[in-house]
Amino acid sequence: MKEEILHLLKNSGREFLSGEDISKEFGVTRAAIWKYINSLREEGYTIESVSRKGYRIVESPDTLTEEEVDEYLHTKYMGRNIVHFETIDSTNTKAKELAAEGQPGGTVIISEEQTQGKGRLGRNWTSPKNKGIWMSIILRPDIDPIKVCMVTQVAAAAVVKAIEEIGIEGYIKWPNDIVVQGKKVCGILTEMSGELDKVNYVILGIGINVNLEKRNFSGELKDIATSLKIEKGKSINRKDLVAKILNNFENLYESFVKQGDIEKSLDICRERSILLGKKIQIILRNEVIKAKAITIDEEGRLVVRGQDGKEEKIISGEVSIRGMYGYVD
Ligand code: BT5
Repeated sequence: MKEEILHLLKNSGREFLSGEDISKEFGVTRAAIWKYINSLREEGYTIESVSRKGYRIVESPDTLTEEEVDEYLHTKYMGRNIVHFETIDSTNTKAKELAAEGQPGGTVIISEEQTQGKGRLGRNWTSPKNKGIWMSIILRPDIDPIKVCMVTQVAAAAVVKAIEEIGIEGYIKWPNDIVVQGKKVCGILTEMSGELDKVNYVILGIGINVNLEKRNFSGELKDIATSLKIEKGKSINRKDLVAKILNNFENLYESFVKQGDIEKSLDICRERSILLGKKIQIILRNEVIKAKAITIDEEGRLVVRGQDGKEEKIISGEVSIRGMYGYVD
């Protein structure tokens, strides 16, 4: 009921909506409506109430609920169902639970804060309250499980495009980092449940440092991480950015899973790669390889040329570049 009243108020924009009209619409008493209005106020909505005129929303809170993100979305299904939390351990963990219960593809789980945000290989992801976009998308692609790692490339391309639309130039550090001015602003964690020849579901976790301040980064993050706000010098509208990512992602993802066209995404990944043409170090199964990054092939693999001149195709790994993230040799 509260969501429906909110929806009605949002639709009426600057116009007042009378308590009587709302109570007629939903068949509840005006006292009940008053209670719902107060509850919305507690959630951060500034709602003006004027006698004989009614109610109108003056300001909405900076939260990433479905109601707030919806007005910026142009998608068919991506993000049309948003499950929102104030706090949670990890949106990827929650998304897995919900996917196992049968939530449809395109469902997005967003939390204002994560207490145990996850990176790859058991690493942590710092996710302070109300400052970033910490979200996971449930996907149910009908593709060969081998191709699932390409979803990370599709997401990286979508994030780079979205932040470009708000005037920030980002680069992709294959396979899963987005970098601005040489520092990490976004990480992507793709997880899958499936069998050898069938994908049950994919969880695409995206973490973006949007409005974090320098003091939000501690320890090693002080040197390697940044936020869009720090780089742009002003706060960024998180709702708009979530929607821009989902809008771009749906488009690129549909091309990939429906038309088998991954090139659209890979072109962006190549164009915006921070690795290509550079001398890099790759840590693969505890081994350090020095090589030159040549290209990203049609399957999203990084093609490198080792010191012995041999080319190798890499599916995933830890890559560092001279002068970036601590590789100086
Ligand atoms: C990643 O792992 O970059 C994937 C991060 C995915 C986070 C999202 S948030 C929503 C969803 N729910 C989750 O629980 N996770 C996903 P990796 O490449 O392993 O990088 C992890 C490393 O990045 C850490 O070891 C730190 O060095 C660094 N790091 C941690 N928090 C960071 C932050 N907020 N910004 C930049 N770097 C960070």
